[in-house]
Amino acid sequence: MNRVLYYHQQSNFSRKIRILLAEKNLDYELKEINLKNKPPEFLEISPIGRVPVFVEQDGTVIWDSTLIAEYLDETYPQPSFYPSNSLARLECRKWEELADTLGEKIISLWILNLTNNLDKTGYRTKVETLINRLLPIFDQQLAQSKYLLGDGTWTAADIAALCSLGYYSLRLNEDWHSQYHNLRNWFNKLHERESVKSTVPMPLN
Ligand SMILES: N[C@@H](CCC(=O)N[C@@H](CS)C(=O)NCC(=O)O)C(=O)O
Repeated sequence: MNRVLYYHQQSNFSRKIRILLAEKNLDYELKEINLKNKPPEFLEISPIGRVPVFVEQDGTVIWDSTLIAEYLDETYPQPSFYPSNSLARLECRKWEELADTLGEKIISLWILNLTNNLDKTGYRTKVETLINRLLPIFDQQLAQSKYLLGDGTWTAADIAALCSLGYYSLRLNEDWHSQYHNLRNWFNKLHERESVKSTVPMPLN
């Protein structure tokens, strides 16, 4: 049985896994899901109906990008994207969680824009405030080191963050590059890698 990744080409969470699979040089089949009309085959294996879902060669089903990323790193450790030291690993998971939260808030803001939500409840302001609080936190971290966890190597945290920022550019077209220079330089440098370049989300026709 082939490995399968259920994904959407614009999904930042799916992109995390596509980058990892490419970096680990693993063969797999891509199945794109229409998120507006999810097929029963997909809903059967995804209780929350979200991408990505990964199916391993032995039929093991894994959903949630972070669980998939951790599984892939433990099962196929070369090259590795989580530190082996437990405290460093915790730090990596914290940055990954922050990056994923940024991605979730960007998705929420885009949905609010689509539905022309007028912020009667204050939810839009809350989402925008969090996005604008997180971006400088990432930028300051990258003022101190080449990657989010030091100068050594990129980790799952960098992958999650670049995917959230790629989604920000796609959906909201924010000019974050001119405001956050450390983030911009790190983002551009990571885009020299084929796994990153080949998974940039594209607008739908
Ligand atoms: N925590 C999940 C979030 C996954 C997620 O939100 N996926 C979005 C696409 S980026 C989705 O499938 N949305 C469709 C829906 O919610 O109906 C993960 O890390 O995999």
